[in-house]
Amino acid sequence: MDETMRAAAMLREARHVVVFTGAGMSAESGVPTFRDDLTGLWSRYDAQRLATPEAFRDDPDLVWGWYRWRAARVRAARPNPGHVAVAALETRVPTLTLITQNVDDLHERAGSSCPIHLHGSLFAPRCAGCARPFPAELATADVEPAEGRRIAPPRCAICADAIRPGVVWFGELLPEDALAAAYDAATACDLALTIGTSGVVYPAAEIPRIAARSGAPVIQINPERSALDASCDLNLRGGAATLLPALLRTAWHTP
Ligand code: BJW
Ligand code: ZN
Repeated sequence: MDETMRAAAMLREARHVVVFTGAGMSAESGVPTFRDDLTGLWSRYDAQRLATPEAFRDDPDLVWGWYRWRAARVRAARPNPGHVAVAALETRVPTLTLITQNVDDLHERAGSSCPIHLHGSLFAPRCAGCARPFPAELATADVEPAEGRRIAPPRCAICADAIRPGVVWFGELLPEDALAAAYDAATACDLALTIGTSGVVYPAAEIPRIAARSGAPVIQINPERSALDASCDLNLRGGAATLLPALLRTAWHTP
């Protein structure tokens, strides 16, 4: 039996599937990953200058402008057939928990019901001081974003502190409820799929490893080797937008 057939058989028999996604899930929608050699964001930008609380404190206009540009790119992107397949899988298996590290909204726009966002969202700005949510439409009302354009963040109407992106930066804690729900699902599931992640950023990278330690087989979809290879029972090498629809077609004999 080839690997796709084996993966399809595992999917068909599973009762609780955890789907864990990273930036590679959205790569074929035109949203850049972080660590791919030529196209990843960290090949062109310094994470320490953009994705830490210190970076925002030191140069809020640089950081806010960069996130506004990324949010505009995501808004112009469309879910790819991989996102659509993940949403369809939810209707095929008894229980599915979708856990994403992605800060885009492409899973939701493909029809997935309630992804757990471990690293926050590009579309949920909040006050850096009092943490009150800030209306996303007000956050985008001023300057047109463009690559490299600095934009001053709006100010909180209550405490006058700067509004920041609602994402999780290096050195920050992940949302407690989201992480607890993700750990619970990884412990309880009987099959995990890890899709398009390098598996190097913790604590998120624990999710497939917890599933493996709890006895669930883990299937990986990634065109390249990753830090998760050794924790996976099956490594399907290819892009999410091609392999996921093929996997569903094989599992449920749909056209
Ligand atoms: C395809 C494809 C296609 C391409 N189809 N696939 C334990 C050990 C060591 C360090 C730490 C540790 N615990 C904590 C840390 C520190 C740190 C960390 O992990 N650092 C490591 C990098 C060394 N973690 C943290 O700081 C976290 N906070 C925390 O732990 O708090 C407590 C604490 C604080 C301080 C000290 C100790 C504890 C917070 C992490 C926040 C991560 N934030 C970011 C940015 C979000 C905002 C933004 O978007 O700007 O999240 S970093 C970035 O990496 C982003 C991603 O969600 C995350 C993961 O990346 P991902 O998704 O895996 O993308 P890539 O690019 O790495 O991989 C893409 C993959 O896709 C590749 O494999 C491709 O091959 C593949 N691919 N095309 C399928 N078509
Ligand atoms: Zn405030």
